[in-house]
Amino acid sequence: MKLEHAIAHLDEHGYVVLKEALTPEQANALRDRSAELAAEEKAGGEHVYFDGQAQRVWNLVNKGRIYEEMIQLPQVLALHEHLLGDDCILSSFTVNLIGPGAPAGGLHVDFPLGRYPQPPPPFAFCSNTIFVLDDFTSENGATRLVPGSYRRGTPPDPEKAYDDVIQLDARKGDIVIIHGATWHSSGANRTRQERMILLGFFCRSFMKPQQDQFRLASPEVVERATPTMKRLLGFESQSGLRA
Ligand SMILES: O=C(O)CCC(=O)C(=O)O
Repeated sequence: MKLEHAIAHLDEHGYVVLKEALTPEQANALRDRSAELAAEEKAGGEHVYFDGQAQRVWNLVNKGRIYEEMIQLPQVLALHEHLLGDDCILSSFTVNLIGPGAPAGGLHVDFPLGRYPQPPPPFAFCSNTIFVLDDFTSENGATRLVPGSYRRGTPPDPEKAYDDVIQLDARKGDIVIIHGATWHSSGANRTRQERMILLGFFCRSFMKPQQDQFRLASPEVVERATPTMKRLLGFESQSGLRA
């Protein structure tokens, strides 16, 4: 999809699906490495939720070179920069694994908008990237969202049922960009297979990221970081910390 068309869709609906944004090799490599990490960390009981039916793997920047490459994809960055400014930074980079039996998540807006004083600002504070690593179906926990909801100016009521919720139609290798104030959540997984995505979450450079990338990045990651990666890790948004 041409950048201008992607921007127009994102601005109108609060999300856009970039079809086949990953090559099959990239999607397979991301899925394999992410499954390996999830299995290793699950054995230690880490970051599971929904009674063990779902799991996060945090801080992917330190967990394989492929993640360093994939978080800098120019097509993806261009869309986040459109929403957040061309100095935007990485807020967190995680695996979200929705396992068999997991219920739907509650509709929400992304950190920190859920706790932000009302009314929200007229511009985006944060935005998310979904790297789709399993074909989405209506049964396997495909992400749900309310198109255009970022313009409503309030977070959703988690207790309420909304009739304009859709489930994303996306395939392994697609990438979805979501405005941070678009109401969304994971769907229920009624299958016997896991549904895996990565979430590459970005925020404005003046904000505190969800995870402190600047402090967490390993010396090896920092050593080989491109100028773009250094900016994403926060090297340009804080002064004098490593001077
Ligand atoms: O896993 C998903 O489909 C959505 C995850 C989500 O809503 C979030 O991390 O904010």
